[in-house]
Amino acid sequence: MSNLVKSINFAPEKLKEMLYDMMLIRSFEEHVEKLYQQGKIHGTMHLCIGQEATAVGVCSVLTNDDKIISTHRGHGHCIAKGMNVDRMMAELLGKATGYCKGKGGSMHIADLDVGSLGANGIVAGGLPLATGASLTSKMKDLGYAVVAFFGDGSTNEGAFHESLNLASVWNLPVIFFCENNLYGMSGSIKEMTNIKDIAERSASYGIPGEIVDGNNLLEVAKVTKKAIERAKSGHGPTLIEAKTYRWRGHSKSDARKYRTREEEKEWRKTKDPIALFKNQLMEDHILTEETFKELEERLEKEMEAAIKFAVNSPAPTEDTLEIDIFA
Ligand SMILES: Cc1ncc(C[n+]2csc(CCOP(=O)(O)OP(=O)(O)O)c2C)c(N)n1
Ligand SMILES: [Mg+2]
Repeated sequence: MSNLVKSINFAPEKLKEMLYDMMLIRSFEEHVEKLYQQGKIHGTMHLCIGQEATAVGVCSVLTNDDKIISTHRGHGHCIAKGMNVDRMMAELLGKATGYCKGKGGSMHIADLDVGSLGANGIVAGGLPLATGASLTSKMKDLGYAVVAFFGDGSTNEGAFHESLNLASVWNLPVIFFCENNLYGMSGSIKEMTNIKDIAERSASYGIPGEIVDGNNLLEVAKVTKKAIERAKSGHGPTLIEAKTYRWRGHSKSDARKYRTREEEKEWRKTKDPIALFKNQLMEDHILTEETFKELEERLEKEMEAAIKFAVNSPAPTEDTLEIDIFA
């Protein structure tokens, strides 16, 4: 058994479920991409295909009481935190059975029951919210930690710096988890930031900064576990920078002129988080071709049921137009 698998000490069943969760995220997004092309989903969406290991790795070490705050690229975070793909699909299709009764859509999905405090269309908007949620945990002695997911693009926003500073001086149980996928829309991180690693910024706030291979599921789990333990034992926040890559364009209208097809091919070929973890489990005799096939069959059924549920669900009725709206 590889040292990494040994050191994380997860049961084989849990490891297989983690692989399944990454497969579910990818399949969910491949399906919503198709539904979008068929005109069944409106607006836009941001796909996290290629980044599945960050969402699943982080959430694998959280309890149901721990919270996450997601981003505009949030489907993976929601699924990894335990949200159900039926109601997520319904939300994306604008149906009354969706998590936000069809009124939120891709960028505003939340489910407080599983500790998913919501996706957020405002770049860096989740960091102050996560800081606030962690302040609640501390003041009321509730024992939960909060993870704020955000992209590299968020780290040049004021809200990033204010949140890290406040969380540090107040010693809050929050983890700042940066998914550095090298681009914020068409802007390369190299043009936007004059330091090599975003994790370096932790030094300005007197907190630990960790760099992790964001496509290595168990490395992500390990580094997050350490940060969670630190947060829950009263030692305050950690900044984690996960190096990763989004396979698709920024949103649904992106010709990807700011990067090369070779670069994309290289990430797909050598750093596919699902293929890497599948191979790792095979090598460690935790997974066989047969059990993998079972996961694929289960996946197909789960996605088929989700689409059926969403397509057959009713749209919200006109009389609900002003309900659950705060402005
Ligand atoms: C405050 C704010 N500024 C600009 C935008 C437009 N915008 C949406 S996503 C995005 C890029 C975000 O990049 P990053 O944080 O790296 O996340 P990624 O899309 O790479 O996951 C921008 C500029 C926005 N939604 N909010
Ligand atoms: Mg980015």
